[in-house]
Amino acid sequence: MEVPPPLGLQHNNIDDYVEAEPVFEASKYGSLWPLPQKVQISEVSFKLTSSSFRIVDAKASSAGPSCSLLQSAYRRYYEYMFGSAKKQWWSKNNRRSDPSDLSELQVWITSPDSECDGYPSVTSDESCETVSCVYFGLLYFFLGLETFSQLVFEDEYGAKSINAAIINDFPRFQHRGILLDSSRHFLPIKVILANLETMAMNKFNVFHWHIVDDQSFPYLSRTFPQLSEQGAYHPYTHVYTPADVKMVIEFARLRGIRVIPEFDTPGHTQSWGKGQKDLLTPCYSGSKPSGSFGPVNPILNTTYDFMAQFFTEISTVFPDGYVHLGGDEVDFTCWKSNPDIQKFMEQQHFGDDYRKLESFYIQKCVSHQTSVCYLIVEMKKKKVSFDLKPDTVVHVWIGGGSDKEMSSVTAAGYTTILSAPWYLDYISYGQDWQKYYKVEPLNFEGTDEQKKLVIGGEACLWGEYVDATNLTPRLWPRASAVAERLWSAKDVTDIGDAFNRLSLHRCRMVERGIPAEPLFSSYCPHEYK
Ligand code: CP6
Repeated sequence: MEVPPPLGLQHNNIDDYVEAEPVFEASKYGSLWPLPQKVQISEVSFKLTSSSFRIVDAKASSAGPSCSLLQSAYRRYYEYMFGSAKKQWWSKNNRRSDPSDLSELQVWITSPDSECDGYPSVTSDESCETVSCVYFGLLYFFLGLETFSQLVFEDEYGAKSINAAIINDFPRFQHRGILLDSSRHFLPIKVILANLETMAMNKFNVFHWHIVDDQSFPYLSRTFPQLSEQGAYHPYTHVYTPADVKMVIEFARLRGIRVIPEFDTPGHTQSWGKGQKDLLTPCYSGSKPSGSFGPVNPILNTTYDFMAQFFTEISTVFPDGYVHLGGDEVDFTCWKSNPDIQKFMEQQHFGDDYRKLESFYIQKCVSHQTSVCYLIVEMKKKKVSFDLKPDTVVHVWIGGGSDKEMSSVTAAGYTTILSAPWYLDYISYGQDWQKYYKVEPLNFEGTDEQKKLVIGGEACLWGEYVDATNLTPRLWPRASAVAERLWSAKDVTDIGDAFNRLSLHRCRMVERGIPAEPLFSSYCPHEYK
């Protein structure tokens, strides 16, 4: 990370601090973001009039008016495209369309109607190579509608226009996620929904909900309500009720986004200890308990009974096939201080290696998981020391050299997602989106087989310094840089072109009501109005 020199005498110009700023000019790709795989835009343009333009089901489409998923998306995108001109829709002098008007966007879905009620899943993003083609249509539909809306622009008279274009699109990586942390600060549902909405504009498809941590336990569990009664910042106002969770999942579903909840253990669990007696390890000071507690206690059967019950509930509340089990930053000092744990270490012949105890815990937890409930485990500065199920996804979260990490995890044969270079809670002066943009996820040493195991990545916004007041502008458009890296072709690396498109994409987010921060000195087209 570059630290700017202090504002001193020899630097009077703030622009001196910013390396080679691209100058804004129009990209031939307009404001498309993330850039589709194949784009051909012609010179022929059409007008879109809010009074006559309609998004309709094509005659041959398999999904019709009963598909609420589609209908709600039509309305959403109609409003995005004509939001400022909505009044016209009601005006008496509805003008007839003239020959250069584009009157209809026909949506032709080729997959079964039943998908309208389904959830997006891991395979739904795949291109049509396998038999699981059924999900192809609906998922791509959202993305296609987003792309269509991004092609709409205002001509010099303020009329909405679109150029004839052929777009062929699919994502480079299937897992494109955002991590939000609702433990360090409670995030009101409204903020979470606004973020899901913005994720859809950027073609992200996984919401990784780091819902609880040391600081608070806002998840209201039906089985163990005392966890949030004791562990939330406030037992009524700062909790996610079953209805809240349902709403988040449904809002995400309507935008093709999966919700993967994370319940981080055995570390980062201080808040769990308030409502669940004997779950955490008592730390010792000399021969006496010190009164403080460490990670989850791995030597008690009651721990595993609790975890089995708890995760059974989680797998019924969250429909996704995956749950994230965290597993990061386990502090061994408390375990080391506890005489019962020391005795257990001897019995198990673990010696002094507390990582073996950690593996023991993780393995026991994993073996309780039913087959629909896979897990994602973090790698730190160590080898994968666990014998994980082969369908486990390993999340490379943090670590000195993440390239090395990626090499060793994929060499061990695990499916992998990358986050280490995308910690968006870190902020610094200047255009750090460029740093996130320049990351190449497959730039590690390994065979082609290994590279195929990388299914995507996640931008993480840890919550220590983030709450409802600053979450959205801190995340957007910086996360948009990650979005394009995970979506677009590998050779989409022109930073000047990216700057031009992203500037407009950011303006569009602002116009759609999302307070995304600016990239640099600039203005937005809509500010003229
Ligand atoms: N919370 C949890 C965190 C972090 C991690 N896990 C974290 C650690 C270091 C940095 C940023 C975030 N806040 N549960 C580590 C993955 Cl720099």
